[in-house]
Amino acid sequence: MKFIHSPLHSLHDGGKELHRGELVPCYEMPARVDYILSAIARAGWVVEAPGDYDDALLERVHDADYIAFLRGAHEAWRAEGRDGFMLPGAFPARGMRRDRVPAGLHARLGYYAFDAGSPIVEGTWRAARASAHCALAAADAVLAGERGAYALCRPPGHHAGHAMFGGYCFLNNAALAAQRLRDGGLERVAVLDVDYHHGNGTQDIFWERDDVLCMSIHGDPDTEYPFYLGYADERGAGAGEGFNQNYPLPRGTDWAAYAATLDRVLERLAAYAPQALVVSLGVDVFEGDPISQFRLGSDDFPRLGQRIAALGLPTVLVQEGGYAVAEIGDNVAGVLSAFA
Ligand code: SP5
Ligand code: ZN
Repeated sequence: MKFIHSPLHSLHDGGKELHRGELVPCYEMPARVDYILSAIARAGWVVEAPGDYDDALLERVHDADYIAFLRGAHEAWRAEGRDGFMLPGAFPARGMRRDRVPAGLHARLGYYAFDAGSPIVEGTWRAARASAHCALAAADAVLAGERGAYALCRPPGHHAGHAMFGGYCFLNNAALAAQRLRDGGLERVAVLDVDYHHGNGTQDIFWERDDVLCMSIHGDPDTEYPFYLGYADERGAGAGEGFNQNYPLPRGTDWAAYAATLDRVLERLAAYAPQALVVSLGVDVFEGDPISQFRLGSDDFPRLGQRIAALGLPTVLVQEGGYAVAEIGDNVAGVLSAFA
C-alpha cells in the first residue's frame, strides 16, 4: 500500500464560501490534511510525494479551455488590480447561452462554476494540480502492481466536471486516476463514490462511456448538495447507458441502512468485473460532519473499508470530502486499515 501526499495543498487557503447568504471560511480547509497525516503517522504508514506530470494529462478528462481558465484565472484577477479570493455571482441558467465562452473574467468565472462555494485564490491552481498529481501517482502505483494506493488529495475533485468547477473541486482527481488506469492498459475500471455528496463531476466525465463504471451512494439530491444531479434515473447515455448508477439515500441514514445499499452496489460492481477500482473516499458520511446528514460512526469506517477491500481489486483511494476536522484522520485511517 502506498500513501501519496503533496504539501502544496496548503497554497489553496484563505477563501470564503457563500453559505446560506453569508460569506464564511470554507469548510474545506488545510487543517483537514494535518489531521489525516497525523493519523497516517500514528498507524506507522509512510507518505511519499508524487512526481510531476505534464498538464496535457489533465486534458484526458477536462476541456483545454477550462484548464487554461483555471491556470490563468487568479493572475488575470490580479492584473485587474484585484486581490484575495474569487467567487462567481452570475451563472448561465435556463434560457441563457452556454454555447460561447464570454471574454470578461467575471463572466468566465460564472460560466465555468456551478456554485459560489469554491473560491479561487492565488495558490489554487498549483494546489489543484498537485492534488491531481497525487491521484495520478496513486494510479501509477497500482499499475506497477501495488494492491492499494491512497491519494491524500486536497482540494478534492469529484464535483469537477469536464469543464466545470464547484463543491470545493477544480480538477477531478478520481476521474484522472481512472483514466490513467485505462491509459495504462486496463480495459474496465470502476469508480465507487462514497462521499456524502453525489459525484456529479465524475458522472459528467464518464456519462457516455462503458469502460468506466461509475457508482455513487449519497445523500438524496432532492434536499442535499449538489441538488441538480445524482438521481437514480441517471444511468448514462449512448454506449454509457447503464454504466452510471446512483444510489441516493435519505437524511439520517445509519450504518445498517447504508450497508444494505453498499452490499447491493458492491455486488453489481463485482459483476462488471473491473480490473481496478477507484474509490472517491469522502468521510462526510460521518455523524459529526457539520454539513452532512448521514449517521455513520467512527467504528463504521473500518467496516466500510473491509467490505470494499473484500472485492479483492487493485484499488486507488482518492480523498474527497469530510469536514469534521478533528475526526477526519481517524475516519480515513479506519477505511485505509482494511487495505494497509
Ligand atoms: C467534496 C465535497 O464534499 N464537497 C461538498 C461541497 C458542499 N458545499 C455546499 C454545502 C452546502 C450544505 N449546506 C448544508 C447546511 C448544513 N448546516
Ligand atoms: Zn462531500
